[in-house]
Amino acid sequence: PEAPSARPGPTAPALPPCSDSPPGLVGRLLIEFTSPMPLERVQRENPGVLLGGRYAPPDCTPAQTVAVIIPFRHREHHLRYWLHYLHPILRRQRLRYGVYVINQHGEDTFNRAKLLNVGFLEALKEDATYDCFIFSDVDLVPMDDRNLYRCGDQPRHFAIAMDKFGFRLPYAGYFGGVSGLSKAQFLRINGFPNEYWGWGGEDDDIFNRISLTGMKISRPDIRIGRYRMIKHDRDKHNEPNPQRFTKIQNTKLTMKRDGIGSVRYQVLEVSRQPLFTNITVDIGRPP
Ligand code: UDH
Ligand code: NGS
Repeated sequence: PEAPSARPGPTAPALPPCSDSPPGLVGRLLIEFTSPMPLERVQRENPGVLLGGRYAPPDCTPAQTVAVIIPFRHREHHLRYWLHYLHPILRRQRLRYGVYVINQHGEDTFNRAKLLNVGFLEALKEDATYDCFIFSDVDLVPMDDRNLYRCGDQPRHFAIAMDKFGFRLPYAGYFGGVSGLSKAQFLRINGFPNEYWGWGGEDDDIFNRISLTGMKISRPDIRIGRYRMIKHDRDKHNEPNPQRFTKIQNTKLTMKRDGIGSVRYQVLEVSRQPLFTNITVDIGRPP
């Protein structure tokens, strides 16, 4: 008998390339976070999403494969809103994608950027074809589906007009919230810093890395890059990091030794849920 072939046979003709401007986008969206969102409802409403939160358009072949990486701990009810709003948007955007929730184990100080480095490596272990990485906070939902979650020839900043900042950039070098880098761009900056424990500054360090390697941030139109943030209190064990101001002065020196090349962690569990892949990881604690 003939060995099964991964190549599309006569019964599965190759799909045409997806259009640069996907048909069927709706533009401005109504986003609200009033009543809690049951996970069963989100699952019921997204039957096309495959186990682990994978999706590919049925009618065209996308140019990229996108890993969406979410840094996470104790935000289950935010995640349910995120999944509820984002899966339909990403589907309309005709993306081939997977959603990875990188869950920090234990109660030591939170480290957003290190979790994002872990997400990059672990997503690639799941699927070596990922070539675009979107890093999204769990509490940020785009208000316009024309804000396309894909990579370009420069690193992209998506969350440029957040409600909490009056729908403006808080400062010119702001790179927080939701950002995207191709695999090559990410490797070029040695990934993200692993040494920002607690709140603040890690996004500014990433901005510095991008500038120092001669790249420029690309952003959507201010009318399109609008976001709603789910209101929340400050988390426990993510206090503002008092070292952050001096650290962001030293990116040029630290980025060579601290980054994707030096990240140490231990994966405790990988669990494929219906709408996302959950990766629980021990990333250690501040020295
Ligand atoms: N995150 C978690 N769990 C935590 C801390 C952070 O999941 O305990 C993730 C989550 O994806 C979050 C992201 O890291 O969206 C960024 O952290 P953050 O939400 O703490 O940052 P933000 O700037 O809030 O949104 C800072 C505290 C603001 C308090 C305002 C009180 N009104
Ligand atoms: C800057 C922080 C960033 C942060 C941004 C927005 O001051 O990490 O504020 O914060 N940089 C430093 O602290 C060095 S926010 O208003 O969302 O809480 O992303």
